[in-house]
Amino acid sequence: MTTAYVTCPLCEATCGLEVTLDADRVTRVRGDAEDVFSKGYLCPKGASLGALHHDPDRLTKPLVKRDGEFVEVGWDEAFEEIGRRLPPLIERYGRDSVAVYAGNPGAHNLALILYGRVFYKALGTKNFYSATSVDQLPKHFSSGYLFGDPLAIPVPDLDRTRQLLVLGANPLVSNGSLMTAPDTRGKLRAIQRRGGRIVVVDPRRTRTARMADEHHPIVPGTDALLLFALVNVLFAEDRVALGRLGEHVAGLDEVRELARPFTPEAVAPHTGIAAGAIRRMALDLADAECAAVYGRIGTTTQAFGTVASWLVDVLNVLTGNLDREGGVLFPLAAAGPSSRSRAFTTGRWASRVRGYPEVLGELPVATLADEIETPGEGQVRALVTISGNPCVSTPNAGRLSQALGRLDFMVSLDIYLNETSRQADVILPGPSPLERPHYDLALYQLAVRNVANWTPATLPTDLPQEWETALRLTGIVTGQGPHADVAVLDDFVAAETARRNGVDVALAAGRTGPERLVDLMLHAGPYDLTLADLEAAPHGVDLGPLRPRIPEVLSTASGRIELAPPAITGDVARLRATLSGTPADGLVLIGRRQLGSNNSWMHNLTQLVRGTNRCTVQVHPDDAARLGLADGGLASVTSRVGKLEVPVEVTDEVRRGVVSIPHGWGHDVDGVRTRVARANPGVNSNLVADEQLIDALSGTAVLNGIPVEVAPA
Ligand SMILES: Nc1nc2c(c(=O)[nH]1)N[C@H]1C(S)=C(S)[C@@H](COP(=O)(O)OP(=O)(O)OC[C@H]3O[C@@H](n4cnc5c(=O)[nH]c(N)nc54)[C@H](O)[C@@H]3O)O[C@H]1N2
Ligand SMILES: Nc1nc2c(c(=O)[nH]1)N[C@H]1C(S)=C(S)[C@@H](COP(=O)(O)OP(=O)(O)OC[C@H]3O[C@@H](n4cnc5c(=O)[nH]c(N)nc54)[C@H](O)[C@@H]3O)O[C@H]1N2
Ligand code: SF4
Ligand SMILES: [Mo]
Repeated sequence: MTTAYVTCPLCEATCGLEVTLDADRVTRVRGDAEDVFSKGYLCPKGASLGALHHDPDRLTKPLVKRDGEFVEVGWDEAFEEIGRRLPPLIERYGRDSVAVYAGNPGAHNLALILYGRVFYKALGTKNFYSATSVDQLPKHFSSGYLFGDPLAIPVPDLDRTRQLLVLGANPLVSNGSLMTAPDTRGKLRAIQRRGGRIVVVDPRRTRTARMADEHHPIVPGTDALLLFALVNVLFAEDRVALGRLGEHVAGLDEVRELARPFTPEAVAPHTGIAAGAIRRMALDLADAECAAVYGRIGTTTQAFGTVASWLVDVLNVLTGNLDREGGVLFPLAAAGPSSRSRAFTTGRWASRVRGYPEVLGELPVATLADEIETPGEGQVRALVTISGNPCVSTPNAGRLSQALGRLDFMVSLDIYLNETSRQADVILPGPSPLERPHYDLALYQLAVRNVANWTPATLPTDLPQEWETALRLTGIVTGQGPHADVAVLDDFVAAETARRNGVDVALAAGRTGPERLVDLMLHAGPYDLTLADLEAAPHGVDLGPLRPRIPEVLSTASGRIELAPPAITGDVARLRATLSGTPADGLVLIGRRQLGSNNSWMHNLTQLVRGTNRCTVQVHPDDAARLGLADGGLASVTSRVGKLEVPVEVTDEVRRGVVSIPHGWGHDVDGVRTRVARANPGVNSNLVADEQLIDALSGTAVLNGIPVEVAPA
């Protein structure tokens, strides 16, 4: 028996796990009680890491489609196939004819974070898409303009705050997002134990809402109105108190003017929250010794996602809680990306068909099908998916699936043959989480405490590491063919990383791949740390609580927080216009996350799918009675773009007028090789998500608040 200590790469919480092995067989996974951050916490997904590793359906050989059937091939043959088919398309139709879609696990995968980018920069396509545009892109947009850096996202100081206002997040189930905080439940309980309060704004009475001191079941899609009303009250009641931020803030008067029409009385009929309650919510924030406002995916994947994301931080600024202990703070990661020098801007190019502006180098995935289907110069003819499952995870998934069938060529980097990768011509699998080193480069930038934890690979593997795969693809798209020297390309990447970070590449001599890059970034980082230090600390290194970082963290042209950036305030007129309309009264669909699920995958693990996951449509009892729906019966859910049949769960957990279906299901399609998932399929809620509904500024899909009709099936 051996024991390995690993950081779980399955969600944003970065829990430390203790993995027991009998030779190469995982016999037990527990929380690592000595982990400096998670202190023994784990969830059902982390406990399934061994099952994931041993899943017989997980791919371990490249697959190439020949006459419509996948056949296992050697690695050289797989890259030769790509080398034969991709470069001619680039030559004939240009680089933009090849699109990339990068999915969520890539943000939890060191090789893909560091080397995925090398590949798509080398590819040089404007058609770059990712799961970010069905997720947090509005937050990057707002941070980019507010603070000058789209990656400067303040996180709630959970360990010290006394008042936490949560909008559109369910961290007791999601385990936290844009807020890396293992054991959120414990941290929230601790807030209450020290006399603090938790307020949750969510159309559903979620687990988080149930433990809160106050829950406001808001009408989906109206958070921007609510937040503006909170701002309005702070000004009207003369409770704006910037504190030490005062000298660092520009645009305060504009915000005051913009907020004027959004009185609690004006927004109440739209949000479904009474004016008195709104006024009190604002005053509670102002009265608290310290407070944090936190908005997550319920607030970003909606029609005013960027305005709502911006207002969350406006509120933190107006109450003096931005960059204050117990408020929201900017983490200081040990190995962050080097600081930005260019001013943040968006719209450097636009999508060809619908004209959506580029944000953060990407275009909205909601328009990927348009780009594939619409003929003309710049039409997308090939696609590379990297750890993504857009045929399940993105809006109007049915249309996108059809569109993928029209591509001339498609490559998927994926560990399963699933709803998306089945459409590929070549599938390149990566090693399991236990077969690769890990360091949470992205998530330590969002952690509620500064920590660093390195995980070496636990088990050896015959599979190439995904950074090598990314470099071989880089070789192909840069004209070096399928057999480019990976070591030479890697030296080049390391030299470039050293140059950008202002350190000597020789500092990490003797290392290659992600190890070398992380070591260089640690050398360049703000703490006196090297990779060797982390290797000597299997339970992680604690770097202390978050500390104020303003003004050093700001990179706007003015050097201040731009509280009223025109790129965002330009959308306020559209929001104001909704005040004069009558509140919508039709049914709207929202999603919900489940403890044993991970977006569209991990459903091939028996212990997770047989758990508490139920793919039902939740309907309020009053709506069920009105519509003639019975608990356990079948309902049809119809939107502009599609129709589903799904079992009904009658529950007053959802507010009236709202129905909820979890996303990530719908595994009963032909050609997948996921036996357990296929036998427990559920329905794909994104078949009814309308790809025309987007946040106007960022192009992020509206996945919450989709107009639907529900009837007995
Ligand atoms: N309706 C609705 N839709 C949603 C959401 C919602 O709330 N409601 N949420 C959205 C959000 S927040 C997100 S992030 C997206 C996620 O959207 P995606 O990232 O497109 O989808 P995932 O389900 O995360 O799919 C991950 C894929 O990566 C593969 N994979 C897992 N590990 C690895 C690995 O190590 N290497 C490689 N190469 N592949 C791997 C899996 O097999 C799977 O195919 O979904 C979005 N879609
Ligand atoms: N178990 C599990 N954990 C996960 C994932 C998973 O699939 N399963 N996915 C991971 C990923 S990729 C992400 S991005 C995070 C997301 O992390 P969270 O944002 O915490 O995830 P959700 O549970 O979807 O919470 C969103 C909440 O918003 C509510 N909501 C819907 N519409 C509105 C609205 O208009 N206004 C307001 N105020 N609320 C609304 C929903 O009811 C829901 O409770 O979770 C991560 N963790
Ligand atoms: S909470 Fe997230 S990081 Fe922790 S064990 Fe579960 S999946 Fe892994
Ligand atoms: Mo996400």
